[in-house]
Amino acid sequence: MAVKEYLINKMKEGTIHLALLDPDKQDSREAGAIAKRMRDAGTDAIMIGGSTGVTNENLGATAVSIKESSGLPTIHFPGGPGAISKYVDSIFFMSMVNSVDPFWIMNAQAGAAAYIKKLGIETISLGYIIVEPGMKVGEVGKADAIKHNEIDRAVGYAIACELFGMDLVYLEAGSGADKPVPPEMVSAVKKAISIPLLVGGGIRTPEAAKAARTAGADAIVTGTFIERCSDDDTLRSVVEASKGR
Ligand code: 1GP
Repeated sequence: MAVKEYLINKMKEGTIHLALLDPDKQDSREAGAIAKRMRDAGTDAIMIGGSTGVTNENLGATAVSIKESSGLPTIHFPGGPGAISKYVDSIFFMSMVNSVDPFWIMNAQAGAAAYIKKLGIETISLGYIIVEPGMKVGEVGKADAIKHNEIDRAVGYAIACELFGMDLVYLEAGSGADKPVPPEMVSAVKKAISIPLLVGGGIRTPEAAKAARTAGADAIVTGTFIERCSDDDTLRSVVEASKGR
């Protein structure tokens, strides 16, 4: 089954959990081992990506290892057009819609599009909206990050993504953010759109995961927490709070 169809079907049952692994943070064997633990904890799919240090080689090796050890669908979450691999099941074909630099809105994508099409990788279009603090990705992508009190701005970008025909919207506070996207913003965006909503950045406790889920997130993304947590029960508690089941 195509990854998009798999995700949409899963989201019809309730909020899903997506684990993000950065190929620059551990070797492929370790990434495979983490993915297996995440699958056992209830994660639905693995996103692979990072803002810096991702190469065709470490991306491909990580995807193969994750697939072999967990069997979960893999999604490339690109930090730019520099690395692309046919070994990942699918790619978020994404635009950072609140960047001030056209490179991150459409030019990077235009540069990579022909190659992605030629490789035949499944693309899942995604509107990527950066919320403060934005962290590394906000800095690299020159985001005009949405402030926590600018809820109407977040809603406007999200509706624009839907009207452009994108498959998904992602509200991103940035990896390692001290505060996740506020639940009030998640809730307002969710009410305004009819395409699925991903939420991530700074979610590392069951409470934060539950807050995002009950506010209306269709998918919750966690990265840093997974790479740092060695306790399976703790991993499971965050995945279960994300899914509510
Ligand atoms: C990925 O920002 C998320 O888009 C991940 O954030 O590393 O804080 O979980 P964390």
